Formats: sequence, C-alpha cells, structure tokens
Amino acid sequence: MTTDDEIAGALEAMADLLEAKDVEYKPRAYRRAAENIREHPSSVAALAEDGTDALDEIDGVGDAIAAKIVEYTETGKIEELEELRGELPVEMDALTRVEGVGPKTVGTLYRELGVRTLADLDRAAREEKIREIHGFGPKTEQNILENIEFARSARERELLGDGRPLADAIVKHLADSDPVERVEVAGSIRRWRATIGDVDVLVGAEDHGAVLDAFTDWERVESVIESGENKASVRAGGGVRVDIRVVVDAEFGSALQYFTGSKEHNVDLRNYALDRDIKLNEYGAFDISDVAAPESDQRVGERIGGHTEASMYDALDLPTIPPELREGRGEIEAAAAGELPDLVTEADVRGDIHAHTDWSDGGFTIEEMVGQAAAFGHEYIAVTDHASGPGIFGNTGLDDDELIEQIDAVEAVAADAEVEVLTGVEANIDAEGGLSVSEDVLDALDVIVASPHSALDADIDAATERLTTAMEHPAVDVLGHPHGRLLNQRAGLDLDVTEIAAVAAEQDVALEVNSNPTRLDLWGRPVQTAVEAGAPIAINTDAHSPGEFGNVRYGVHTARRGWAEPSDVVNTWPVEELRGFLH
Ligand code: DGT
Ligand code: CA
Ligand code: CA
Ligand code: ZN
Repeated sequence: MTTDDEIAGALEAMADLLEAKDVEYKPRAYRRAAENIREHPSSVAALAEDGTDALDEIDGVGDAIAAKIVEYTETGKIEELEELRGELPVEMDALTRVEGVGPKTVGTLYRELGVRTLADLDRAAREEKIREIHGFGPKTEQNILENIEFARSARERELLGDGRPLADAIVKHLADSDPVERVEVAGSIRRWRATIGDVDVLVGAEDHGAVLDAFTDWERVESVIESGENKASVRAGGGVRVDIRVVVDAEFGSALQYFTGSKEHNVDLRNYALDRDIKLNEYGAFDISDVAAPESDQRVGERIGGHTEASMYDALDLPTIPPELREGRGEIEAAAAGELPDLVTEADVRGDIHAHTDWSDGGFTIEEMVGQAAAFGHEYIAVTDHASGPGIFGNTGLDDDELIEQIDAVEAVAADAEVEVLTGVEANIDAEGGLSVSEDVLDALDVIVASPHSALDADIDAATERLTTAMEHPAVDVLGHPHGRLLNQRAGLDLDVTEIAAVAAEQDVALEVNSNPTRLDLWGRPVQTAVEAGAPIAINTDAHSPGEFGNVRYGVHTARRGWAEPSDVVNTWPVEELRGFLH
C-alpha cells in the first residue's frame, strides 16, 4: 500500500518539475500540500481510499490535488507527473542535491545546455558553458563544480552513456603509458549494461606501482578514493567511480575473464569447469584431476589457461563467449552446443529509421540531419518527427497538414542527398492504443514509428493491450521505445513482452532498441524474448541532433545483450529489402 511519504514525494516531484518549467503559484501549492500530508496525524493514504471528498480535511489540498492523490493511491502513478518527466527528462533529485542548484536552475540548464545528469552538469561546468548563460556567472559555475562531489555521495548508478566514453579515454590513456603491456575494460561496462556501478579497468604489467601512478596522475582524475599495491579507486570524468587493477601479464586473461563477470556467469562457468576437473579463478585455469587437495591453494595442478581470455574458455573446450552474453541466461549451454548467436555488429547497421528535425523538437534542419547521416556513413535515414499529442515537449508535434507539408520538404532534400531518405512520423500511442495521425497521412509516409509518450501508468494487461492494439494498426512499422522508461527516472510501462513479441512477429512490426543512453529500451532480456519469438528488431538512435547518430553503438551492444543477429535487425538490411518490409 502507498505510504503518506510516497504521496508527499510525488507531489514534491510535481512541484519541482512545474517550477523547472517556470509555472507560477502551482509549485508552492503542491509543496504546501505535501508538507501538510507529512504532518497529518492520521493516514492520508487511508483517507484517499474513500475518494477525494475525504481529503477535504487536509489544509492546502483542494479538488485538483485531491484528485492527484486518489489517482496515485489507486494506480501508483500520476499521469501529469509522468508527462512532466517526459518533457523534462532530467535526474531532478540528483541535480538538486547539488547545493545552489534548484528546480528552476535545472530547467534552465536542460533547455540551454541539455543537462540531464550530474555527469552532464559536471562537464558543462568544467567546459565553462554555464557561465555563458544569462543570469549565471563564473562564480556560480565554480560553486556548482565544488558542490557536485558532495552531491554524488548519495547517488544512483551511472548511465552507460556517461561511463563508456570515460572508459574509452582511460584505456587510450593507459595504452599510451610505458609500463602498460595490456589494458581492457572489465565489469558491467564491458558487458554494456545500461547502467553501471563503476568503471572497472584491468591492466597487465610488471611494474604495478608505475601503472597506478600513471593512472592517478591522469588529468581527468578528480580525486583518489583509495590506492594500494595492485589496485586503486578514483573519481574521474565527472565523479564516476573507476576501479583499476594491475596483474602480471601471464594472468591477464584469467583476471579479465573473472572481472568481466557477471557473477552469475562466473558461478555457472566455475561449476561447468569443476564437473570437468578444472579449477577456474582470476589466476588461471588449472587441471586438478590429479590434485588431492584442490582447495589448498589458488594456483594448483597443471595450468592450462590464463594468458588470454580465450585460453580460459578454450581450456573448457568452449568458444569465447561475447561479454554481452555473460549474464547467466543459457550462454554456456549454447556455447557447448556450438549454438552461440552470430551477433549483430556496429558495422552491420546501414541506416537509422527514427530521427527528428527542427520541424518538431529536434535542433537541426532536415538538410543538416540528412547530410550528417550521410557523413556518418549511413545508406538511409528516415525523418520521423513527432506528431502532435500529449507528452510531446512544448507542443512541438506536427498536425496532419504539417506532416503532408513536410513530405515535400523531405523530398526536396532527398533529391540531392547522398543517402536514401525516407519520409515518416513518430505517432503517439494514446491510452487506448490509437494513433494521433489520420489514415491518409499515415498512408502517404514511408516509416510509421508508434511510441508511448504519455499515460505510462497503466497496469500490465492494459499496457500490453494498448501496445498490441497499436501494432495491429496496418500502417505501423516500428514500435518505438516500447516501455517508455527513462533510466534513473521512471520505470515506464510494465509489459508482457512475450505477448508483445508474438504480435510483433505476426504483424511484422519491428520492436525498437532505442539507442539513446537515457532509454536503452528495449534492453537485453526483452530483446532476447523478441528474437526468440522471431520479431523483427530496429536499432534506432531517435537522434534530435547529428551528434546523436553515434549513440547507435549503445543500441547495437544492447541488441547483442539480447542475442540479436544481423538478420533480426531490419536496419542492417539493404534499402530495397527494408522498403519491402515497410510496405
Ligand atoms: P556494477 O559495477 O555493479 O555495474 O557490476 P559489475 O558486474 O561490474 O560488478 P563489480 O564492479 O562489483 O565487479 C566486477 C566483476 O568482478 C563482476 O562482474 C564479477 C567479478 N566479481 C566481483 N566480486 C565477485 C564475487 O564476489 N564473486 C564472483 N564470482 N565474482 C565477482
Ligand atoms: Ca563494475
Ligand atoms: Ca568494481
Ligand atoms: Zn523519437
């Protein structure tokens, strides 16, 4: 059952987001109501079960707020709050933990600089972009920078999109450093999990001290948490925790296997090895068939693997299992049976069929987006601006007339473009599964992406029904970010993915892996369900600027976590084949 604390928290979240949008009066009303709820002598949640009238007795709770409280206690969510979160996809709680940063500042920083996370804020401050905003100055910027560190102590997991570029930079820095023989990322980041606890880095070298010095002296290291003989932990690149371990080169492969995880995979693999009289650990693979007391030491018996990671799997007569599959979801059995998937790679992707321009909420013209898609190396690109509807930022969506008008504009650009350009739209799926665009407009466009943006509070049956209804619409080609989740902010829809995947396979609708690092939706397990059901997958960036085309790497590795092969992914297909699918 809902607690009064949760009710008050939801109202305070409304207040913060309304304030960030510069709405007047309402934020104060919501905060006052929240405070009175917390102080109310009896359970407000219990009162709410009798309906809005029962809430009359609480000071500051009028009809509108009472309705929100009842909605929250009945459904666990407030639709308006979900919509506000969609419009302002920022980590409000994390950002406002920084002293001197309130909801208004969060709103401004998001609108001006696209700041969503603490790592974004840290970067913006270090790059001296905040001082350039009207009403801010170097002093404010400096204060923000100083206070971020403290705000981080009570934080959530990092986004892969923040951790991965940092990890790449660390590897590059260390690879150029003299004492380092080999260096690799390990842990969840090597498995490309959507969120990571920390960045794990592994180095093979003789002189461990020299490696750790080269690391802690790196210009992007902000503070050293701890430092020992063979390992160190620091904060770097905007307060992200980085763990580094140094091992002798001969044991680099076994350490890499061990520290890549996941724990579940390692436990399964160790048991698989023990059944074959082989002991596995971070120091190597050991044949213990002639060893009386295999527990007596870490390194016992004959060493049969450990220099390379492949040698560890080879010791078990297994092919090397790609890190993205190492989650304890049947990968060892598949490897043993010679049935590992031939996973999709970044090089397989030929185009992007979900992107936005300044016709809706993107920041760039059709011409700029198309030109940059070509420069990125794509063979095709679809322009899929938002149709108007609830949950669309600042009512920037296009109505039917504007969509028809846009077709001419896209075709004009397409005539001189170096990529194949497809027309399209991202239609909003309403609460009943209907689309916000009329039939003749849908018929006139090449790519119809249908996505949930609002009413993300339905229960699992209603939500599943809503999306299957949308997929059964004959015009729909792609189900965009099916759950509507925003990492670290909202869980999104609860879905019966088995059912969604079955309908997608039957209707020939592609389920999207949205590559935006704040979404990564679908992700590993649901992608695996979709692939098993034979549903097509589309790996899209949903780019609102050309820089976001590069996010496709996150989508590809996420699809790999779902065991996807190139043939499963419609945008690895040649354009004629794709057009056949869209038709
Ligand atoms: P994270 O950081 O929470 O996103 O997840 P991981 O998987 O990176 O976990 P982390 O950083 O705690 O440890 C890195 C890897 O080291 C982990 O994936 C597997 C291995 N490992 C760490 N502790 C243990 C353990 O107690 N048992 C086993 N079997 N493996 C461990
Ligand atoms: Ca980790
Ligand atoms: Ca770690
Ligand atoms: Zn979109």
